[in-house]
Amino acid sequence: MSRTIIISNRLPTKVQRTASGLSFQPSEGGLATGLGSIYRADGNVWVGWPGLFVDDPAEQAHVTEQLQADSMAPVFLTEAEIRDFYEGFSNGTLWPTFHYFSEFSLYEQAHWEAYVAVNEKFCQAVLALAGPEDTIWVHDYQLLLLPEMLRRERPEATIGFFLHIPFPSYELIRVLPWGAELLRSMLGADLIGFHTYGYMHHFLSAVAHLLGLPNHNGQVETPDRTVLVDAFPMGIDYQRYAEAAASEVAQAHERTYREYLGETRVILSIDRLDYTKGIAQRLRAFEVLLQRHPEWVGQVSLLMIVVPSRDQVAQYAGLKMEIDELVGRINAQYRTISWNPILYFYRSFPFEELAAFYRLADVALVTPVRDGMNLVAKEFIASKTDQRGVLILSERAGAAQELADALLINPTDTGQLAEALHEALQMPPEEQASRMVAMQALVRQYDVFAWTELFMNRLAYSKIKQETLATD
Ligand code: GDG
Repeated sequence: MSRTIIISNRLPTKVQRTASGLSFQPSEGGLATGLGSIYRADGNVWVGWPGLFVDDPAEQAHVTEQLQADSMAPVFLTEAEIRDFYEGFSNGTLWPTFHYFSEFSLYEQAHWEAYVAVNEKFCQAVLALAGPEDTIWVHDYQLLLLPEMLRRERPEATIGFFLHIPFPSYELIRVLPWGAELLRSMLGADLIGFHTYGYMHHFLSAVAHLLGLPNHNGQVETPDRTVLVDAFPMGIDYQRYAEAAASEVAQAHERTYREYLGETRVILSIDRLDYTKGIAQRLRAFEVLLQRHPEWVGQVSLLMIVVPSRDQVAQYAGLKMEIDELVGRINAQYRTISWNPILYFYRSFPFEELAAFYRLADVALVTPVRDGMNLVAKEFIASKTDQRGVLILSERAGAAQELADALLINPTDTGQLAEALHEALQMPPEEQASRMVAMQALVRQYDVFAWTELFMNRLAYSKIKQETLATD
């Protein structure tokens, strides 16, 4: 029987060290939800790092046993690997380069070597589990070398690869000392998926320019195989967000918040701390709104949630200081005894409270300078069961390719962003509803389950096609 093996850097369970020992909590991430029914099915397995350093063999055995019971297989990383592979090459080189922040990129040979070694470690973990006929689905930028490593050992396997972040113009890939090798390794897959056609075209152009391999309608001919490349925009679990927002718990939270907020309108902003998310630009735009349109002073608050992330990487600590400073300055200038311009939280919230925030918000401000997709935009739409609310969305988020009924803006144009806020806050309810209905239809139809099914079907098809070509 052919099995499916999912591989991503992080497992869909959060393992944490607490005072009473290790705790295991299912992750609420979109990927975990979408692939949940697949990896838990008979014989299938999800391979990944449990997200913390464990070196005691007894503790490793305990973690392995706990995860195995839920169809997962851990890959343990040493402290040096976490530093050089994860924080170093993955988040210090690939992440900035792929999001057009080349100036932040580190080019450290030691980080590259750790990246190769950890991809090899993942490869060995998969080989220990996979049979020659199995279907293997590799995820994201931490594992770009894995498709080729697996192909060498399992020439017959069906291998899919999906990139969750943007794929940049080939000019950016060319800057990377290891660019051509990364491309060649990705081509070990049978099917390579991206969120948008734009990323797909960038990839094909990089393959043509740097490897000299042409493509025909998204099929790349390597010397020994044909690789399919396509766009698969990822969705969310629509029903889960719609139901959570309508739940009694979310409504109770909303009533509590309203007691403090009174009639104040709410603009919502939710991201991980990241320089790609345009958080500082967003704060400046809010300040411009208050300057240019003083009628909103005392009438509207920006509810800004920044979830702590990657604080071991230098740029993130600097960004945190910049945000703290901006929030402090704007609040100090505009606040009154009874009104706060910015309600700033540097922490994460439980899912039910997040649902209440989506419910409460008049406007969602999603303005990344680069973003593979951005699921917050889609979650906000699914949560608006009364069809009220306006989405302001960066044209440089993958989601903008689908959500044409949002107010699309250039996130670095502070003036345009301030005017979009002004427009959103005044938008008549009928226009809010007509835009929301159109976007809901789309987000509901192309949910995360449809995404998974489409990718898996296309992967099966790519294999059949390979076999047909081989026998022709
Ligand atoms: C990468 C790509 C792509 C946020 N705060 C809280 C919380 N969240 C949840 C949101 C959402 C998720 O985190 C963030 O997803 P994004 O898509 O916005 O961003 P990345 O984490 O950067 O993900 C991105 C994605 O992969 C999928 O392919 O869209 O472009 O960068 O689901 O709801 N959840 C809870 N509390 C919080 O405070 N419970």
